[in-house]
Amino acid sequence: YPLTTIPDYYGIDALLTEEHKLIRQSIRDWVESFVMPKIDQAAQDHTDLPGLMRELGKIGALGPYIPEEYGGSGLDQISYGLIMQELERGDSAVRSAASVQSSLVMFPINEFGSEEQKRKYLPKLASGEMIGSFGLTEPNHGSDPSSMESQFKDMGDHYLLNGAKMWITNSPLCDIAVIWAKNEEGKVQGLIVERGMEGFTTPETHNKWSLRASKTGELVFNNVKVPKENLLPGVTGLKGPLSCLNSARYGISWGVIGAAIDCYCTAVQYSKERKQFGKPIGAFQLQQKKLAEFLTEITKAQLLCLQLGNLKNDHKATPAQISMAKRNNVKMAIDIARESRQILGGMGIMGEFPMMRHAANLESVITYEGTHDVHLLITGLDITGFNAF
Ligand code: TGC
Ligand code: FAD
Repeated sequence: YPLTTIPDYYGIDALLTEEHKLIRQSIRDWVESFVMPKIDQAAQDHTDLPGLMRELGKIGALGPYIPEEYGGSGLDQISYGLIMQELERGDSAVRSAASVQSSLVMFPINEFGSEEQKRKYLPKLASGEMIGSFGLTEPNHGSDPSSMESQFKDMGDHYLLNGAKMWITNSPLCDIAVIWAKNEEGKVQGLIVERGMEGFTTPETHNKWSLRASKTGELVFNNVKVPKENLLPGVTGLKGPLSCLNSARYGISWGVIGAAIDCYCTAVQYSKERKQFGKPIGAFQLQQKKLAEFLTEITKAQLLCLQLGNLKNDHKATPAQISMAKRNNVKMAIDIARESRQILGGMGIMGEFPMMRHAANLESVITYEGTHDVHLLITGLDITGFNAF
């Protein structure tokens, strides 16, 4: 479909700056040339796009809001959101790679790291020379990370780390992992674990039907000696990892709009071209109902994100507001992916069209960074004051 047909039904572009639009256009162009031609084959082959992280570094998609002195671009939160939207129009795996590197690895090092840690890791993470992963989830503790079992002991001149993390994006590729474990007092702290440390392994998780163009795996710590300077000194407690999630969930809220737009634009074009009973299928009311609802939901999601971005720029966005956007927008996108696939009939199951890939990807997106139900409970708690977890 022509890129000029990407919807802006409420003239939201008028609320963006020229810089926002230029950034969006440059990421859009890159997605068209680097991602679109290769993504179906990569997903079919269950393999990542070669050189992806370096490419993301080159286009400024890694840590866009990290200060320039540490290799970032010092951009605002709307720019970050627009970048995520364009990347996920290509594929959730591409947005995931940028999300993890930016919000889950660079963000905690920038917020909670020492000056030495910032200088050592951030520029290489920003350029994609170094790949990071984020370990919070464990085999026995996903939605309830406060019960994590990974722990480290102070051995005088180093820490001794034991435990395991599961479902970790980019674990098989990572050079470093920002991981969360309990100290001897049972308090959660962050550690930077580097590939090559003895006892640290990253087995890959195979046979996924979702996010097939992204590598997922475990992080296993078997008596790993972690140097003391690798502890993140700036935070203790679950609020450390949860603050990173605020940033990543915000990016996902924007990102999934991109996946929905890709499905919507494909469906509009197909419905105008495909004829049955002597008419384009877009001339039938049932198909128009679907398209009208897609556009309505995309427009609502765009407005939600724009205002959330304004709040975030002013440091006023609450975690519960971010949960609402993540939950609403991911459900919006997965519904559009599933319904738009039907508009294509049998063709909708084919790799030439993006719907099955987006729908399958969004099954992970609706689960990770807090499940759909967990985010509902966060909203419920915010409304009532009662914790229903
Ligand atoms: P709770 O007692 O409510 O809170 C513990 C402490 O944390 C603070 N806090 C937050 N701080 C910052 N941001 C937030 N969003 C926060 N939520 C809570 C809270 O104030 C408290 O601080 P303090 O100082 O009083 O100790 O915690 P809880 O144990 O009841 O759990 C709350 C719950 C369930 C909402 C939370 O744990 C949760 O969000 N669970 C879902 C887990 C999750 O999202 N995991 C994501 C793993 S990473 C991932 O999926 C990456 S996918 C990457 C990709 O490929 O894109
Ligand atoms: P569980 O917590 O076991 O939940 C199972 C079901 O129970 C869900 O439907 C949930 O909503 C429901 N449930 C749980 N508690 C309650 C409750 N109190 N009330 C009602 N219902 C409840 N994690 C990382 O740390 N780093 C990563 O990079 C990362 N990448 C991921 C990549 C992929 C592809 C996937 C699939 C996951 C990734 N995750 C990552 C893990 C992800 O965050 C977890 O899968 C998610 O938080 C849910 O945890 P769980 O899978 O253990 O499900």
